[in-house]
Amino acid sequence: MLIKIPPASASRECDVTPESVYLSRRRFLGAAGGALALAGLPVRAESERYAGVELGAQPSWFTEKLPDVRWQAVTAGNEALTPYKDVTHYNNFYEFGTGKGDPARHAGRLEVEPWTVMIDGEVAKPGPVSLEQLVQPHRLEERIYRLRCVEAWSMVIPWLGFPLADLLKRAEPTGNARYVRFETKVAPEQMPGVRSGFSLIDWPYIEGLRMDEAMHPLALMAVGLYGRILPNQNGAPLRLVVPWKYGFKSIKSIVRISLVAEQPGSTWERLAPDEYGFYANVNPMVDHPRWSQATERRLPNSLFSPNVVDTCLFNGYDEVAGLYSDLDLRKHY
Ligand SMILES: Nc1nc2c(c(=O)[nH]1)N[C@H]1C(S)=C(S)[C@@H](COP(=O)(O)O)O[C@H]1N2
Ligand SMILES: [Mo]
Repeated sequence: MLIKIPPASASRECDVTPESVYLSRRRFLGAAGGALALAGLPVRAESERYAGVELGAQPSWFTEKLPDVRWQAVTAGNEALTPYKDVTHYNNFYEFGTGKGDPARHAGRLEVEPWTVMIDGEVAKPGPVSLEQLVQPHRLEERIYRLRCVEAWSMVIPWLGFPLADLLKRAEPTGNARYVRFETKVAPEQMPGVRSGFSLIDWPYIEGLRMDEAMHPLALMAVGLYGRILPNQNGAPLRLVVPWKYGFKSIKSIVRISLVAEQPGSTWERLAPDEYGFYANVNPMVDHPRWSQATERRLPNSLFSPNVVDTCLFNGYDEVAGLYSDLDLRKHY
């Protein structure tokens, strides 16, 4: 029998995936630290293509930060990363449509440069800040978090970002600041979901956190994922990631951060208060009125490989439990 052994160099295009490239680069960076980067490590700024995924060019405010990244600042243990393709092609971003593929199809039209974030309300230092100014003082960290959607699917995503607490401290909250309110950009001409007359949502998309939740070290402002700039469909250029809460709390494409005295009304809570609460902590004991929250589908999955795993209280982030010791989690879902 004749067995043809392909030469090692003939790696097929599908073997070279964004995640394999990412992991090998991270190992390289992790082992050598910043010194190698200063010596000219090729952190590529031009666009690349792996396994049929087009990776766009990256702005210099982002690539300049890469040499100093704290890799693996938080990991998800041994849990496998969700492939880049799924992270960027199975999304919820209703501004671009309600289908899971709509954000990847339409969010390319979102203009993310220039981007300004208004910081206002109960702060000593209010005012508009450019995205570059906002990110500049912060060292980026890689945080590998589980993301649990209220629809009972989940992913494991390696984000790049910095603690929300550090951003808030710079604005100097006053004694009246009890909550943080976040607002997503509204640009009907760029957002087919906002333009559509059928949407139930009253734009802009709004989310909020209690001040102590916002100051928790796990609450992250993300500007990247998989070691690259955040794709538009994942909430470029700046989105919140709160890993112990259902995904809808992790608001995308933020243009306004307000420190406020009263609990802000958030988008899903206003739409269906019996189904979605303000707290939205991941909780296997409190079911959604129309489905169980005891388990979740870890993506990617299929009919033949359902990949169902148990859901954990606070999505497994037990360190936040102290924030809720006085709260009845059944009442404040
Ligand atoms: N502005 C805005 N932010 C949003 C949403 C949205 O529709 N609009 N969807 C939320 C929901 S339901 C989830 S599960 C996560 C999904 O994030 P991902 O697409 O990056 O995985 O984004 C959240 N942030
Ligand atoms: Mo979600």
